[in-house]
Amino acid sequence: MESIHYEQQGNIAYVTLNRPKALNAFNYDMLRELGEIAESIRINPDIRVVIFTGAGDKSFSVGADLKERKTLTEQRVKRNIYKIGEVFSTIENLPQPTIAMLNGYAFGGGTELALACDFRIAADDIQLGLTETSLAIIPGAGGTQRLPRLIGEAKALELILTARRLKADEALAYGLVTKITTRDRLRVDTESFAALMLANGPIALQQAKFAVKHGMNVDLQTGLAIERKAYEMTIPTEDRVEALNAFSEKRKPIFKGK
Ligand code: CO8
Repeated sequence: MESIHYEQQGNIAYVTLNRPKALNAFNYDMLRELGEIAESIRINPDIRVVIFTGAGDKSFSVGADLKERKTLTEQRVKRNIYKIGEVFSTIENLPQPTIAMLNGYAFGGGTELALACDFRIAADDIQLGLTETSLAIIPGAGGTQRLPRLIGEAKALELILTARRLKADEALAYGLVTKITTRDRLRVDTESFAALMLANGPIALQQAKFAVKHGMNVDLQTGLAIERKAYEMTIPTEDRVEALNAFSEKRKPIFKGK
């Protein structure tokens, strides 16, 4: 893989968008590689948390590769939009918790990738935003749908229709990012946040995420039924028994994801 750098450390997968000269803009090959990596993460039982970030210190991703875009036929543009939508949906639906570690600019598709993740942790000197309407297009990688679900309709419409570029602290105030920290502490703070989840039952993490994600857009009774079924998946697990034993033995549980 060239456009994506992949690394696994312990139970964390690091997926780094790796076109720093193009500020990690998405061209078709990068999207294809990102999709393949997401598919492999989905079925890897050793991965319990996934962190997405950008190579270099300037950019997470500046979205669609506008240089490539200029050379594409309308049909190819459609292919790219279809591909990015498919890949970001695969990422959104990863069973493991996902964190966008925002190390620099995140514009257009870059912000949309962050929105497909469960959490966004940003260095306090970055900028982000859905800039597409300034380019006479619209957010086409989930932004018009995921942003209003995250921060509410009026605030999302404001950001999309003005194409405003937000500083990290403004993005925090809008609810667009989960947390901000200094650039020096970005990695360590992101890993500390990941560690809070890594301490918990891996199957429980996945089932809780499944229940929240699938319950969000259905009526309450259907959502509660989804929750019940997701809970039932945890009942026959070794980890549930281990947690009960550890509690009575006054020690920390050791979870195996089984
Ligand atoms: N695509 C390709 N190259 C880019 C992009 C981009 N999106 N953004 C910047 N670059 C390139 C520049 O052209 C430049 O290259 P070169 O040195 O060869 O001229 C290099 O990166 C550095 O950029 P700048 O010189 O402009 O650096 P600055 O620090 O002055 O500015 C900015 C950096 C602020 C990021 C500025 O370049 C900028 O505003 N870029 C545009 C960002 C943007 O609006 N992105 C949204 C794109 S639209 C989108 O993402 C739609 C997604 C939906 C579908 C996607 C399907 C694939």
